[in-house]
Amino acid sequence: MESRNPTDATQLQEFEARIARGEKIEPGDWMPDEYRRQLIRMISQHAHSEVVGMLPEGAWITRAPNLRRKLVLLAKVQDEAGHGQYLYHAAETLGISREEMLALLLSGKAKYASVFNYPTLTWADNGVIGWLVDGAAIKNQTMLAHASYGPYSRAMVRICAEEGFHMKQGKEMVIMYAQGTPGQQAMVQDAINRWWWPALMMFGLPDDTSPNSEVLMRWGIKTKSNDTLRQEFVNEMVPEIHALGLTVPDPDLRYDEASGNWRYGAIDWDEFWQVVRGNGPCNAERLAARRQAHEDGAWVREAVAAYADKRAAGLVV
Ligand code: FAQ
Repeated sequence: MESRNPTDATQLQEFEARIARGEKIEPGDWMPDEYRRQLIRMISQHAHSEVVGMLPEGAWITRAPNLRRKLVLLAKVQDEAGHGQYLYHAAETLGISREEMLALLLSGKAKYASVFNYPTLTWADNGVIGWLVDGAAIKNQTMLAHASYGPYSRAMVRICAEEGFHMKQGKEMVIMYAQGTPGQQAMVQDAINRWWWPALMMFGLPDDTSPNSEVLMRWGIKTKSNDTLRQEFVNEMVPEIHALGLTVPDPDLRYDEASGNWRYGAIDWDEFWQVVRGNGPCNAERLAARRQAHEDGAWVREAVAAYADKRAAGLVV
């Protein structure tokens, strides 16, 4: 619905009133430039995260320990590709093209979730990624399913349903290995030790240093803050990890009776920025894999374009 009001101020007022009423903003509607910019930034980063996120687990498809695990992992990795598709489409509704977004990713300029720049060293990493990384993603994305921008919130509903399966398959593995042989127990504990902190970083910067949160909260893109979601995640995960006889790699972790929260130690934001700026353990490898995949897919893009041209010329039905 285009605003009929002549001034930006009135349009902004009407836009904010719509958000306050819980209405969704749709692609053709008037929106502030900053709302559009923030959505393109966040949705494209999210899409890239899903696509790059296929790589750490994808590396294990050929090494799955049995047919059942292989089928589940194949389905999960394929789902992440689908999530990337929904999200690139959602971003396209805001006026950016798929080509522009991919160019930013492949040139190394675009951000994507830092967690995917860590290596998957053992099979147990697949269980722990499913449980912790998908768990953190669901916590954040269940909130985003209420976002004020219609295409993004609707994509989140579908994505969260699939992420629920991802988390369960990971948790099932962690439970099994936690109750398994001493070797399996050690392997799953080691995986938790390596993925715990990167998973906490998935919720973004602390509220008092996040440059984007204020405007995202004001316009109903985020409906809960980074720290609120991170705390909810810690409160849910810590008792479950302990119940399996496993530990959390945080010497400062303690239960605060007064607030009912598990207080966690300091997150290493220097490490976070190192990884986000391209210096994580696997940044170069991840980008090289995406570039290779893009090059390998050139013939598909050419074939699709040739078919579209022929169809437009009436040469095929
Ligand atoms: N990694 O002001 P904030 C998944 C950047 S999908 C890298 O706090 P914001 C599925 C941020 O972009 C996981 N960069 O930022 C899966 C900003 O830079 P900019 C992805 C980060 O946006 C599972 C700057 O720092 N999920 O896992 C990170 O308000 C398993 C300042 O930070 C989404 O993308 C980070 N962790 O809050 C796939 C959800 N955190 O752009 C395969 C949508 C912050 O100003 C296997 N996104 N930065 O230059 C969001 O909810 C938000 O963007 C946050 C960050 C919460 C991620």
